[in-house]
Amino acid sequence: MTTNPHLSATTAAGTASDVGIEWDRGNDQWWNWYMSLADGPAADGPLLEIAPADPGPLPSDAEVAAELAEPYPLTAAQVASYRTESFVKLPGVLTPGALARLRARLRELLAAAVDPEVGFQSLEMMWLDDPLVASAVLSPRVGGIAAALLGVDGVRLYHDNALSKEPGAGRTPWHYDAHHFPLDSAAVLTAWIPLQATPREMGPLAFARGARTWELVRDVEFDKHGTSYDRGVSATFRAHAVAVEDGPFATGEMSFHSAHCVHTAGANRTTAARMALATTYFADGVRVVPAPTMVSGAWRTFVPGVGPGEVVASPRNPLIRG
Ligand SMILES: O=C(O)CCC(=O)C(=O)O
Repeated sequence: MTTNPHLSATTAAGTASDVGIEWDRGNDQWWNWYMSLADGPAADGPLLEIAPADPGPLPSDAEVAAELAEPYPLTAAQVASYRTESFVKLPGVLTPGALARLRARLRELLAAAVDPEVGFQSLEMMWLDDPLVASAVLSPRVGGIAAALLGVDGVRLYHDNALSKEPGAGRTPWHYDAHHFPLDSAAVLTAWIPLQATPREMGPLAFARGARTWELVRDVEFDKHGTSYDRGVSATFRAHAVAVEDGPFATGEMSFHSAHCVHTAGANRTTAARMALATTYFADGVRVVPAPTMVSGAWRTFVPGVGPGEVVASPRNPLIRG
């Protein structure tokens, strides 16, 4: 067995499926580790040339905030589809101008914080310091959709996440977030907001259909050193002919996936970064699981002062109403 180079001696110890210890590095290092668990093959060949879109004159931060203060007209069919499929893709949630403004801001924040050589760039908790990001992450528009999909009056924030898959970066491994987030509830979901039109070649988020599909892979043995878990999930889905939604996202389209939705994303085989703002929300009253694992990453940063078994309601987990 080869030890995964992204692990410390402590997290590398034990068997390959032994994840009982807590993560002991930063969350960016967690993502570097996690992305190394994606199965190949290594893609090659030329990248698809993507010309930067021209969104026209950009709105001001105040105009973006005003746009996001408006509720989104979610239909009963969309809510039903989320509950049956474990995810839903919603068209036209953001205007091209708001997307472009958010994309530019996340680019700046990543450039200031992340090694440019890293293929999958990530940054959390931007909303604490950046009012534009806060206006999106805490918005009645995005938070209101999250609450309606969960069937609750309001949701709390777990964290925000800038996720930039740079040109040529590889796949995101199959996973479901309930295996990651140390939140003891099914009432947890993530808004994945692509910050550009995202064709298949760029690696849009892709979802296994079905609210109970995760049960098929519950017993696939996790492998903290290599790619066998990702391969095991793919093989199980092939064996059960699980349907996967892996289509492109149009400009302004975004998805919401439940913590039990099994998802992946392809490699970015284009010349443009595949940028997304991912924000995770949960129903008020949810507790931390009794024993978080290293798969939960730097979870204490997101819920400071909240210990295992306790209700999550720290100042970093504000309540958002639609
Ligand atoms: O952006 C990606 O490739 C992965 C994101 C993801 O898994 C998530 O937001 O739950």
